[in-house]
Formats: sequence, structure tokens, C-alpha cells
Amino acid sequence: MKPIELTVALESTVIAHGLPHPHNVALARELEQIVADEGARPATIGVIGGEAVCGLSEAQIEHLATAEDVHKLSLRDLPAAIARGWDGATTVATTMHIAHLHRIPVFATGGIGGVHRGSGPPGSGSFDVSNDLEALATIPMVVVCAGPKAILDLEATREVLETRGVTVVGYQTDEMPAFYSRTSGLPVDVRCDTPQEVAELVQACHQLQLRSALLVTVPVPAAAEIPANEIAPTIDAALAEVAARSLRSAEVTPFLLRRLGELTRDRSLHTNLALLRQNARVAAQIATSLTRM
Ligand code: PSU
Ligand code: MN
Repeated sequence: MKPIELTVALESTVIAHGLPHPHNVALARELEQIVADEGARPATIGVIGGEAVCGLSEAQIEHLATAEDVHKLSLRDLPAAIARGWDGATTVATTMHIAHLHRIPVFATGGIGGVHRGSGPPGSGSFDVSNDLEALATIPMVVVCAGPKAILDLEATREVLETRGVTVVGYQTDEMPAFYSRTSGLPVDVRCDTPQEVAELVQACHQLQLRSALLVTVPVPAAAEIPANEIAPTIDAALAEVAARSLRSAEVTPFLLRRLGELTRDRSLHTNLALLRQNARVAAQIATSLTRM
């Protein structure tokens, strides 16, 4: 009997708003291939003409990667996108929601959103916390990432994950990775060295009927890493530009990722691609371990 193939969800905001063309199209294709090579089924998620699509076709991915009028859909934008027939790319939070509706247990992304630097308390005028954290707290599935994006306030993001009861797993590491860098100085809750060990944690989550996600953080491969002290001044420079331009909240992350690519002459882009590939591979391996249980 052929074993059941588990699906691994992939998001589309990273394709439409996180990576430049033509890298985004090539990468989207590559991630699906990596998942398939590991014996799982890839499903890239996005919204086409007001329909939430779980398993975009190549043409649909290409459309989201190249068209001008593709919305960045956080969860709050999803009702309008469906009712008004928009095309849109789904963030981590929105992808998790749609994947969960389709009972998909594992999702791979690059870096999660979190608490932005300088974010004050609600009402302070500077409150900016990604809806990704809310989704992680309320949607039960495995989310594989390279840590919160380095442009964020990592300490505060780590703290909110704890407050909201999200178990942070270090995949072959004791430290939460920081997207471009393998280290952050911040701890994980539990270390797993194999996909099987992650699968055992998933089983425990099920038994306990926990409603939160299991956040598996995988350090970027050493060869592609940009050490934290090297990327820090560049992030500061890009953040200063954000402040000078008074960008709207949803525009901040795409702007920062693009500027970092320009300022590092594509070094950060290649790091981003490397970690996305690795996360897809680990996610697929976790999915295959889950089918064996
Ligand atoms: N990971 C990447 N690149 C990206 C993103 C993640 O490597 O562009 C996207 C994800 O879709 C994530 C979003 O949900 O950035 C966070 O945006 P915001 O900070 O506006 O919530
Ligand atoms: Mn935000």
C-alpha cells in the first residue's frame, strides 16, 4: 500500500512581496520540488480572483510573482479579498488559516513577522505587532521558519511567543536563530535534532489538545549566514529610511527586505533563498515523519 502523502503548505507573500523577480518565480518552483523530492505534497497558498487557492498552479504563482496589483493579504484583509475578487499573496498568518481549513499539518516559510522595533504599547501611535504572532497562538500546526525576521525586536518577539503559549523548537540548535544569522542570544523551549523528534512533539500537542502552533526554528546554513554583527548596521540604516518615509504598516517589511538586498548587494537575498530552501526540506521531512506515526 502506498503511504498517505502529507501536504506541506507554502506561502505566497514571500514570492509576491518578499523577493525580487525573477528570483521569486524560480524559488517558488524550487520549494515545491524540494518538498516533492522528500516525499510530501507541496501546496502554495494564495488568492486568485477572490478565491482562496490551496495549491496554486505554476501560472497562478507566476501571476502573483509578476502582476502589479497583488495585495499583501494579512488575515484582516482576507474577507475583502474574497468578497471583492482580488488577487492576493498570503502572509504567514493568512496562509496558516487557509492551510488549517484544509487540514494541512505543516507549513514552511522564511521568517515570521513579530514585534517591530520601537513598537510602543497599543494606543501609543507606534504599536506594530505582526498578526503572525496571533495566528501562531491560535492555529494548531507546525510552522517551520528561520526565526523571526532580523528587522524586528527579537527579544520582544520571543517574549510574546512565550506569553501566547507558542512552543519554540530549536532544530539542531539551543538558540533561537535570527533569520540571516544562526544566533540571537535568545533561548528555545526545546531542542530537536531529527524530524522524528519534532513529530513526537506534534503528537504531544495533539494529546494535550493545544490550540497553538509548534514553531520550529531552523538556523540558516552556515555557508549562507550573515553574522548578526555584520548585518546590524545595514538593518539600522534601512530602518532609518523607513522612519524618514513614514511608511504604512504593511509596507514596512517588504520595503526593509528590498532595501537590505540593495544595501548588501544581494547578499541578504541569497541568505533568504538559502534559508527558504532549507526550511522547505525540513518541513517535508517532518511531514514524512508524521505519516509514519
Ligand atoms: N519571510 C520571508 N520573506 C517575507 C515574509 C516572510 O523570508 O516576505 C512575509 C511573511 O508572509 C510574513 C510577512 O507573514 O512577511 C510579515 O509581514 P508583517 O510584518 O507586515 O506582518
Ligand atoms: Mn505590521
